[in-house]
Amino acid sequence: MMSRTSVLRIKREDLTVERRGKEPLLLVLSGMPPRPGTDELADALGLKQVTVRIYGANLHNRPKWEWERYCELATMPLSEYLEMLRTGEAARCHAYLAQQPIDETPLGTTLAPVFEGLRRTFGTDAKSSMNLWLGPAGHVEPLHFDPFDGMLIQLLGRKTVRLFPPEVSSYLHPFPLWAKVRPWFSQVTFSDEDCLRFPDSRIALSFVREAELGEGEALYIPAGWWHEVRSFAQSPTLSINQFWGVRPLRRLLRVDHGAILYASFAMKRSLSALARWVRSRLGH
Ligand SMILES: O=C(O)CCC(=O)C(=O)O
Repeated sequence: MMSRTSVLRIKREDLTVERRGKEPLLLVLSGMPPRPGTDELADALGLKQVTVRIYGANLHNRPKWEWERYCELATMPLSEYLEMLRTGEAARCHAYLAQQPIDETPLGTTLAPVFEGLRRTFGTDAKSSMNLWLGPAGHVEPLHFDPFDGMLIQLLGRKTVRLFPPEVSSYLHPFPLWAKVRPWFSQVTFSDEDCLRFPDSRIALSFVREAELGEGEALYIPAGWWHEVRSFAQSPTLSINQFWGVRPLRRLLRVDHGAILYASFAMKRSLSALARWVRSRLGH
């Protein structure tokens, strides 16, 4: 039988630097600024144009290893995306407003001190803007890992997150380097079909950690930990994350598989750019 281990849930006041990097953590935040209601979202976000990930039928109707691209991108006014959420269109076509920078927005200004305090406790620095994740209940952000530590704060709705340690990367079958989908995404969803194609993916399931992230809670995801994020219960769900520097840097060595994949991908991109440059100089 599959073992289920929950991510440790502690109060924000009990967070200490010693916890950094070892394991994912669920933090119960206190004294959070008021969260925007769904009617206030447009004002709180203060964004005009946004880029939305449209996963379409890809997300559930085909095995992931057959995917030819990760998703389509569509740029639209925020008001149009909010309307898609309201009418259920976003849920139908799996449209997700992902990783939208919000530093310069009213919500960003409100949350900046919260992230700053958390970073100070962990003795690290920001490696990205604060980013918005907004979508319908039922949306699944596919299993992937990041090369930075991440803090994901939940503002509206709930999410369940399945996490796997970097050591089980090979059982999660990252997309190969030559695939169209990038190698920090897993080809596995643990469907019966997947388990026939990748029988050893079941081994990864015995290492899974699960977190249920509620409003006013934050999930710390150490670099290299694979995560799949499922929105549920209430639509829309709204979270804000930020990526952080990995301290101490040698911790990146644990991300073994991931670091190699990133490096190879960067090299592949550089070689293609070089080939394009050479072709352009040769006048082809
Ligand atoms: O909230 C989500 O849907 C995905 C968030 C994520 O991938 C992250 O925080 O690294």
